[in-house]
Amino acid sequence: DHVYDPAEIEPRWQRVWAEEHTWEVSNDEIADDDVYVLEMLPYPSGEPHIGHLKVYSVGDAVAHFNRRTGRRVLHPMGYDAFGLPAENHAIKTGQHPRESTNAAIASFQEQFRSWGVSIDWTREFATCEPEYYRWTQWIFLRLYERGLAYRKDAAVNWCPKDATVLANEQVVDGRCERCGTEVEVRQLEQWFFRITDYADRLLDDLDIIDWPEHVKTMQRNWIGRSEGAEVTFHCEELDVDYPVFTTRPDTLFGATFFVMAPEHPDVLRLAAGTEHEEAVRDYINHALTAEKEDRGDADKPKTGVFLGRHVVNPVNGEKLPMYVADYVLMEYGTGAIMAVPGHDERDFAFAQAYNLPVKRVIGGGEELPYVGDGPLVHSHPNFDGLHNRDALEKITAWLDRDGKGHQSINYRLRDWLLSRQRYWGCPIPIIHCPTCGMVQVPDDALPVELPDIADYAPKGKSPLAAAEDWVNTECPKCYGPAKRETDTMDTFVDSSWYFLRYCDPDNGDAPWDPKVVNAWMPVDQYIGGVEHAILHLLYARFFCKALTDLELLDVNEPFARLFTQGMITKDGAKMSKSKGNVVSPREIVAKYGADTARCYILFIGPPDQDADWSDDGVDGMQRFLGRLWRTCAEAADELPDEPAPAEASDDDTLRVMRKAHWAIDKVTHDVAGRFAFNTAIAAVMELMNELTPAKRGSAEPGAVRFALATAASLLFPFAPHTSADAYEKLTGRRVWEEPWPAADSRFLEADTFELVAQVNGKVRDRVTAPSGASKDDLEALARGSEKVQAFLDGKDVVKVIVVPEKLVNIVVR
Ligand code: ANZ
Ligand code: ZN
Repeated sequence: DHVYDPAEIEPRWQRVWAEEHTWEVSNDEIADDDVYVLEMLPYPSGEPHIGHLKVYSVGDAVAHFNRRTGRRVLHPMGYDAFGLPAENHAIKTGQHPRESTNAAIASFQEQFRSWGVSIDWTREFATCEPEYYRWTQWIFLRLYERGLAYRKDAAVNWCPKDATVLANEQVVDGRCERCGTEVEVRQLEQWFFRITDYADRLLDDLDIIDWPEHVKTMQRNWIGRSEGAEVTFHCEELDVDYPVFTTRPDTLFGATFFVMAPEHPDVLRLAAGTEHEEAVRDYINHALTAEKEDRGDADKPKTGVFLGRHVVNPVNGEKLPMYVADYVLMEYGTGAIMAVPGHDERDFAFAQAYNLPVKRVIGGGEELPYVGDGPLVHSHPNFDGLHNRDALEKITAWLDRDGKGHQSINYRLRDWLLSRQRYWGCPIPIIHCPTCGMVQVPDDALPVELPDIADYAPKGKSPLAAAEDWVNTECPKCYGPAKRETDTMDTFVDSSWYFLRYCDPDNGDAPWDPKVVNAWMPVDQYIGGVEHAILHLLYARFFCKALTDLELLDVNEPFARLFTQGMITKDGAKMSKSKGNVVSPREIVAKYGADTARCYILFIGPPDQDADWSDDGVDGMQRFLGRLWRTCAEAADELPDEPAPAEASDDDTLRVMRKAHWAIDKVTHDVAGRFAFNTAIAAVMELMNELTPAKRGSAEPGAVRFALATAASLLFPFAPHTSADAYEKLTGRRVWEEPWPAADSRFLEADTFELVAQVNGKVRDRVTAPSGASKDDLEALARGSEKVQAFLDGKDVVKVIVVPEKLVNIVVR
């Protein structure tokens, strides 16, 4: 009697894989078609959540499929182990962050192993280990030497609750991304990476990587490249030039006022001595402390104050009144704008509110503001009548000749602020010497280890400042007394190169051997959450480009293909402790087994979409795996061990063979590059439905055994333990050592459907087509029909619509 018992099956196979080092790969002779499959490294806190189970279910399926198709697969694991949660926990409990982090890592390790994920554990590390962060510091110094890491006084986003500086990316709607507290602005000396030097390359190279389009769009918007002109306006009263950045120099003749950001350093100076000084001061104070949220929003009511001064429009000498208004942002362009209310929505709203003139300089539309294109009007005899896009270039050239402006490109991207006034991070390897200034810690003195301290609470400066024995040191240059830098690095620095270290994790002489890294990299398939679409993915790309420029490696883009997985929700809502709707992977795996949990997660929908967890669904998946395993075990006991027939001599055998090959074909197409694991698993279910004793009838035992072994084999990437067990029972062999099954076309041919061929929506023919044929093949079949050709004759095909497994509609004119 056969009872499906995952609690017995799963640990047994996990032991085999561990003892035989099955998933380990060496760095000897890395071949061109070897594959690097990587899930974004987990942040170890508490224990793994359902999102982790999903990402590793997806990644493991990809890894297994690639191995079975003959590639060696690098599939490593590590931990992004520095960061705020462990430190906040330390502040509350006094427990060293290292201890809580190590406890979380132990729990992650235990669970990842219980899931049977095919990891090469010999390459494992945590980014908080000195053996790792030694090289994070080393990389920092290489960037520092090149001027790509630098220090400057900066207005920084400051979270009063976490008492730390935040990168722009960590401020969401004016609030701290982590704790939701409203962010303040402070002036502090900070460390930056010069990522803006790479803005164009980061933008251009998006075209050469195979990433989801929405992620590329997010990166493009984040980099925010705008082409336009910088135009200089002169303030006669103070004899100062104020450049503005505009994307629309064609509208220069329509400028009717001028606006500066409240943070602009000249605003108070301009108003000083005028009757408006008091009002300006009030406005600035108000603007600087008010909510930053949506300041630039088109719909927000516009406020501002007259500065009592004027600038001269360089194209026509008109005097424009100067205002301070918070819809102009200091961080963008020059922090000042020429306002063209006739053709810009926000300027128009401001003009309405303050009774300023609105002038049309572009024809088109009925009413103002008109933001579209058209001929120039009321501008200048040289330009009136020109299309505004042409005028734009001519006006810019004219300004340039007269030294009043020039073409300019502006980016939204800012340099990456990497310093943190926190304890649990990688120390910045710089020494401040009163004589020599900033001095690098010599490479042979790395790592600068984090000292143990008693009080982790931040006080506006790094808690490390209190570790006097550590802070006070000797200058490596003049040997005089000096002090260590006490800021630590943003944890995004740690995760910007970990995938390189996996290639060569034990290297004690260098962060990596370039030969090894260049052979494994780029990551062929990267998998993770879309929440990292900007920060992590942009930073890692920047690191690789900079390190490639430094000739430390040759990896222009780190992640050749990216897959972003959707969230698993419960009752339609995001899982959270406060809602009490959290599904714990530990409990699910204990109750159903890892294979059921993994298969269910892959089955509930396309993995890039959000999907709702259902307890009934998990039950159903366990019943399916149990049925598959039992049917295989029974067949192994009861059916004579015969090979699969080369030809089917009866209907039952033919049906069984056809279904098996259909499933091979379907699963292969669904898995290879498509991530359609849900339909792949459904195909195995469909195959199993044909293999019940009642359905398979009098099919030859060899055919039944073959079809069952095929089902187990196809399910292996999703349910490795159950599949390995069932497959071994039937064949005596190890499924992961078997090549991926190949569909035999002789058993596929019969699987056809009637393709409807239409021209301009009218049915003109019906053609027999093989199931699963590609869109191109279907189109070719339809075009091949003589009846269809008769309707295409002499006409232009403007569009071809292909509905797979159904129809082709050729649209002609
Ligand atoms: C005149 C003008 C006329 C503009 C017009 C637009 C339309 P993007 O495309 O996002 O780069 N601008 C420039 N600096 C700004 C700042 N610091 N704060 C707020 N707005 C600023 O936007 C560029 C446009 O945004 C610029 O072109 C400028 O307004 C405004 F019919 O100049 B424009
Ligand atoms: Zn010195």
